[in-house]
Amino acid sequence: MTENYTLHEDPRSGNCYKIKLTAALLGLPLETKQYNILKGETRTPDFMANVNPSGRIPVLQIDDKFLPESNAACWYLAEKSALIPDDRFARAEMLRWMFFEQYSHEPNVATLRFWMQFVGEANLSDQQRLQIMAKRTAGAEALSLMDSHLAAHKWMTGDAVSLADIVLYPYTHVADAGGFQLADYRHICSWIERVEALPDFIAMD
Ligand SMILES: N[C@@H](CCC(=O)N[C@@H](CS)C(=O)NCC(=O)O)C(=O)O
Repeated sequence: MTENYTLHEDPRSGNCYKIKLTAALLGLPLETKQYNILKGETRTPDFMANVNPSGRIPVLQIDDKFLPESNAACWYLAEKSALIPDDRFARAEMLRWMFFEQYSHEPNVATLRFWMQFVGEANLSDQQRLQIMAKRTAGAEALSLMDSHLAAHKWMTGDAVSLADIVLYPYTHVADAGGFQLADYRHICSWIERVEALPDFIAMD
């Protein structure tokens, strides 16, 4: 039986885009329902009761079931596809980079982009302002680690594109918006070109 997919999203979010990119690469139809996170539209009692109790997007709706967490949603869509390696070690390595994305990369690279491009530096709280330097250092460390890995590997895991690449691409390719200098990471720049050359690739809105 065919499932219907609806993505609850804010199109400015890379976490939402990674799910749209996964669906596009796999040729899966995906409806979208849009919210403005800057207006608190995911923090309403209705959204928190019926879509995601944590008040965040993305949420992948599969018929009448709701799945928050972008990487879980990518996994759901890609299960049994070529985006998840068959080899047991390669599959675990793919998860390694997906956890890295959520713990070491996204909280720094994505958060600085969100603060600088969408909130605006002048509107940051004192507490956020105090975190900028630490996030810049940690984000640069994450990008350096990716760059060293990509110096010796075409893709993040194994010898083919996998979800590890798909979940790392969205916030990496717009890292400059958060104050990083992507040109300093030449292996990442070549990898970005490889991701963008994939058949059925779609760009972020
Ligand atoms: N780990 C989550 C992060 C979700 C998240 O932080 N979502 C942000 C946008 S990217 C959000 O909804 N922010 C609005 C809010 O917290 O009110 C995932 O990967 O899906």
